[in-house]
Amino acid sequence: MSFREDFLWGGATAANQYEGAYDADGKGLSIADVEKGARHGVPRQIHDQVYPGNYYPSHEAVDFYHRYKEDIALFAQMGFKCFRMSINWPRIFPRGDEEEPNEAGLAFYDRVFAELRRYDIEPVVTLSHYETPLYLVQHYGSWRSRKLIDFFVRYCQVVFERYKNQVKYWMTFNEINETMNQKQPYHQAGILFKEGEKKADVVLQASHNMMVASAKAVILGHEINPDFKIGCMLQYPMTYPATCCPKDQLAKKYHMMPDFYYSDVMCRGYYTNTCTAQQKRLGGTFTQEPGDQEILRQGTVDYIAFSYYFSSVARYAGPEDQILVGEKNPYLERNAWDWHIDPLGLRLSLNELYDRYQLPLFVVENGLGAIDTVKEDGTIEDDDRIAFLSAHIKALKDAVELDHIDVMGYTSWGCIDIVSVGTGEMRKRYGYIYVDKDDEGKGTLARKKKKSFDWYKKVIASNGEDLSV
Ligand code: BGP
Repeated sequence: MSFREDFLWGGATAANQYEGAYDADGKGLSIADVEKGARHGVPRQIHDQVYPGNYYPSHEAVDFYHRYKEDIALFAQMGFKCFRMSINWPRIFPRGDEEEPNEAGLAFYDRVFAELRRYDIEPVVTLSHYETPLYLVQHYGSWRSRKLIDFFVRYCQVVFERYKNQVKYWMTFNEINETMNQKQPYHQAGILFKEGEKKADVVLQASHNMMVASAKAVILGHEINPDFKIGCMLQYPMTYPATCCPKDQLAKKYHMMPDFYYSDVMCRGYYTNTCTAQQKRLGGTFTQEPGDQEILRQGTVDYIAFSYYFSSVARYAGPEDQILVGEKNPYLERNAWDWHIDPLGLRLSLNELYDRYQLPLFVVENGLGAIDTVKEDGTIEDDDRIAFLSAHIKALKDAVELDHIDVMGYTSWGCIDIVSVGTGEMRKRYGYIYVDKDDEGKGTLARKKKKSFDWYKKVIASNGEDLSV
């Protein structure tokens, strides 16, 4: 058993980090468009509007909006079978609550999908990847409000109908499980907590609203085109117990409960015991409406997409079931942003997910964020990236060949250098293609192949058999 013949090899991006053209052709502002750039360890500032004189990395990003033909031609040269991208929600509904979509926004994605099809590249589309319209955040409180369900479903209806013959693979919310894991679930849910509000209630309500919206989108998508494959998307938090003390194993379980909260509902169609236990641990309440349970039951996903970058260590630190996460794993190296490098963790993640849900898996993000140097002769020798990817794809191959796991595809993150979501930096690069732009926004935006470009081309051409570095 090796990778299937139709294995989806490719690369992944998100509109807010890649497209630029933040106000072109009628586009409204997204939550990403008011976020400033920062540095490792320094949080990004979030503004309430665009203030002149500030640098907002999403505004130009690396200008896929105007350079999509050049970029897609490069992806085709690498032999991509698929390309993961997101639709920028406020390009289609600039405020988010309109009745009618913005035709110019839809026309942009017509052009992109047509270009991908020219090269037989299958689009894999995320419906919401940190691009919630800012207007919905400011006028409705974002996913706190059930109204967002209708706005999101209307947006899905428009894009499903428009692209039903161009796009087969969809995902609803990027890394939805981060809604519960972040101090402020701004990227995932458009939420910054307000004074006096009970965070647990807000998180549970927003999560419920998003999962109902996702289930409705799945039901609707299958009505519009029964061939659609619609997945959920998680950040997989591979976790090891700090020691073989049973309490550390319990710490691992507790650490991962908030993540399974989402996949349990989206894959199984109901709030499982893990979910109700997690609600209790969190100490929050939320409201469901009649009919919600049926929607969740009917709108389960076709596959599980996930990102995998690193693993963590959990230690039990009672009393009261306290857990500590974040300590260093002495068996692993770390990257310049302090993320553990753990290829075997990817194989274990695939096993854990498949054992739990028995649904096809799609690794839609993985990669090494690193600082690349352009040598005097213009070459970029990103050997560390090649070593990282080779080891991770080998682990993926083992999961398929040795553990018999059903994996649909692999799209490495940031196949072309794009803006980092964590810091807004450009210097944290993941690409096979270098983009000339720095953290202040200066540069020609010219594209240049790195050494990894030909390496990945070889991997795809051999359907993952030749991983030599
Ligand atoms: C994931 C996001 C991506 C991406 C990636 C890398 O959480 O889905 O949008 O950016 O992480 O993170 P960063 O850009 O901070 O290196």
